[in-house]
Formats: sequence, structure tokens, C-alpha cells
Amino acid sequence: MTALTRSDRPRHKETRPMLSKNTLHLAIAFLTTSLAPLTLAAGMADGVAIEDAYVRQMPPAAPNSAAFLTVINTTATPIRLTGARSEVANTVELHDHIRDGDILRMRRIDGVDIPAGSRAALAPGGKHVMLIGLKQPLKAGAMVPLLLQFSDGSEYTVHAPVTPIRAAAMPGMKH
Ligand SMILES: [Cu+2]
Repeated sequence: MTALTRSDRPRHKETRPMLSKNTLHLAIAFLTTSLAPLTLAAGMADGVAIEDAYVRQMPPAAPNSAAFLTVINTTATPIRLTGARSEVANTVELHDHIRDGDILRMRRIDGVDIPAGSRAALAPGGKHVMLIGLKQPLKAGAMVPLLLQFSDGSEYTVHAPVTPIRAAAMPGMKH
């Protein structure tokens, strides 16, 4: 299971209270109240979970990479992954592969539907989270924060380890 935190849009803006003597008790009060919903979400009380998230390690000069993960929806309503962000890349898009002769080409997609009580795997050769314009080379084992956005406005942050995968698993990576 991947470490998971949830934050709704209005909450996502990070606040970092200064811990001076005068404000320490206020800061403690803030932390006590703000941690409660995060703890709840980490237990996936709302029935959505992200599993097996990882980012493909690339050669140092590679401009792009991709993240893979499985979204699990145990709720009674369909959900839709509509976007993602990460601080490691200039642009993050949802992609799928289409077969073009012998080549699998990638194209941008608007979202990934996860039916009620179902799961959707974003895996090599299929749908993936494209990390375009890496700001620095991704080192194996490093944890990449990935913010996943859903159509109901909810957002999840997963930390995906950078993992080498076999070249054969990613045929014809072409846009
Ligand atoms: Cu792609």
C-alpha cells in the first residue's frame, strides 16, 4: 500500500505557522485540528485508495518519464481521475497508448474512469501519468510526490518510488 494523504481543494494550500513562543499554542491547536481529516483519509474511509505507485527511472539526459499506479474504488459511485501534478516535472498529463502499425504511440487523454467497486491500473504499455520536462534526473529509490486530481474535486498525494523497469516493458515510447 502506498502512503496516501487526501486533501480537498480548499485545504490543499499549505500553511506553515511560525513556531515562536507567542504563537506556539496557536500552532499546536492548528495542528490538532488540521491533522484529524488527514488521518481519517489515510485510513481511506472514503473508499478510494492508490496502490503500487512508482515512477520509471530514466537515463540522466531523458527529458520525460512516466508514473504508474492503480486506483481502487470501493465506493458505490464511479470516480474519474482527471489530472495530476508533480513538483519534479514542468508538465504532467494523463496519457494512453494507441497502436500505430508496429509502434505504440502515446496520446493525451482527458481522464481515467474507475467504476464503482472496481479498479483501474495505469501500467507500462497502457495508461500512465506522463512527467514532461523533468527538472532534474530521477534517482532510483527517490520518492516522487504526485498529486492526483479527481472529477469530484478531491485530490490525493502519493509518494511514488523511482524504479528501474525493463526496456522491453515499454515498447516504442513515441509521441
Ligand atoms: Cu506518455
